[in-house]
Amino acid sequence: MCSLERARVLSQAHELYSVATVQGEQLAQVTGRLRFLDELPAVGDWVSLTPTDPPLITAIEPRTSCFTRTSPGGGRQILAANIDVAFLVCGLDADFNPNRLDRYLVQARQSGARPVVVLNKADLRPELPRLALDVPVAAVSALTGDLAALHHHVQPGETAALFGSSGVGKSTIVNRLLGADRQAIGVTPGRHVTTSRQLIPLPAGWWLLDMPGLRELALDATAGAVHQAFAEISSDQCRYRDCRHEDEPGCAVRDHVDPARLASYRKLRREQAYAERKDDPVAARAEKERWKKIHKAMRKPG
Ligand SMILES: Nc1nc2c(ncn2[C@@H]2O[C@H](COP(=O)(O)OP(=O)(O)O)[C@@H](O)[C@H]2O)c(=O)[nH]1
Ligand SMILES: [Mg+2]
Ligand SMILES: [Zn+2]
Repeated sequence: MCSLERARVLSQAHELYSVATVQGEQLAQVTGRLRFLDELPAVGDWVSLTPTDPPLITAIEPRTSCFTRTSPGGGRQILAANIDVAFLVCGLDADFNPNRLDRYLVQARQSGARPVVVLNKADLRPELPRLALDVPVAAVSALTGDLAALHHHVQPGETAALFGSSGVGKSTIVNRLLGADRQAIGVTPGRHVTTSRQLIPLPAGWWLLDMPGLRELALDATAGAVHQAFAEISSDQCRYRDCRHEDEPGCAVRDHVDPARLASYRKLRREQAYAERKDDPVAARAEKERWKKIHKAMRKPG
C-alpha cells in the first residue's frame, strides 16, 4: 500500500468516521482487520489513512490520554482520546454549584488530562467566588466574548474538552471560539441536547471537544484518581491509613474539611469502589480485608 496519510478523528456515526486531513474533512471507514481485533478509533484519535475511496483507517496511534466509561454490558468504552486539557465549566448564575464539578474532576484525573475550572457567565457576577478546589481557574464570559483566559491554558496544537452540566454555556463557548453558530444554544435537557461528541479545530490553533452528557455515565476511575481529585480530604492526616472518613470512630478528617466536598467525596468513592468490585473479584476480596483491619484497629484503644 502506498503513502498512508495521518489524520485525526473528529466524530463518529455508526461505522463512519469523520476525519481531518490536510485536504480537509473526509469520511473514512476502518479496515476489517481493526474491526476483527475490536481496535476501533475514538474521537480525538490520530490514525493512518489509505489513499483509497473511501479512505480506510488502518492503524491508531498510541493515546496520550483517554476518557472512558464502563459499558452497561461490562467492559469499557473510549469516549475521547488525546485530550490535554479538561475545562470543567460552571455557570456563575443562580445555578452556580462548584460541587457539581467533582465528578468531572475525578474523570479528568483518571484520563491524564490537566483540569482547569472555567467560571463562565462572569458578566453576571462582578466578584468571583473562592473555590475549595486545588485547580487553576479561568473566569470568562461567552456572552460578551471575553474568553482570553481559556487561551492561557492551552498551547497551539493541544486539545481541550468542555465538561459541565447542561446550561453552563458550553455550546456558547464553542460558537464564540469558532466565530460561527455551530452548536445549538439553550436547548432543553433530554430533548435536543448535543449527544454526539465532536472535535473542532479552532482558528486559534488548538482543538476543542464538547463532551455532553458525561454526568449520567457510570464512573470509570481508580481510587487513586478519586484521591487526587480530593487532595485535601485524602491527605494522610487520619489515624486510619485507608479511612473513608465516614463513621470510623476517631476519624481526624471528618470535622476539618468542607462538608459539601466531603459528601461529594464519599459519594464518588463509594461509586468508584462499587464499579471496581463489580468487574474485579480480587478487588472485592481486598475491600473485605481492608474493612476487617479497620474494625480490628477500632477495637484497640488508641
Ligand atoms: N449571561 C450569560 N449567559 C450565558 C453565557 N454563556 C451562555 N449563556 C446562556 O446560557 C444558556 C445555556 O447556554 P448553552 O451554551 O446552551 O449551554 P450548554 O448546555 O452548556 O451547552 C443560554 O441561554 C446562553 O445564552 C455567559 O457568558 N453569560
Ligand atoms: Mg450544549
Ligand atoms: Zn478519617
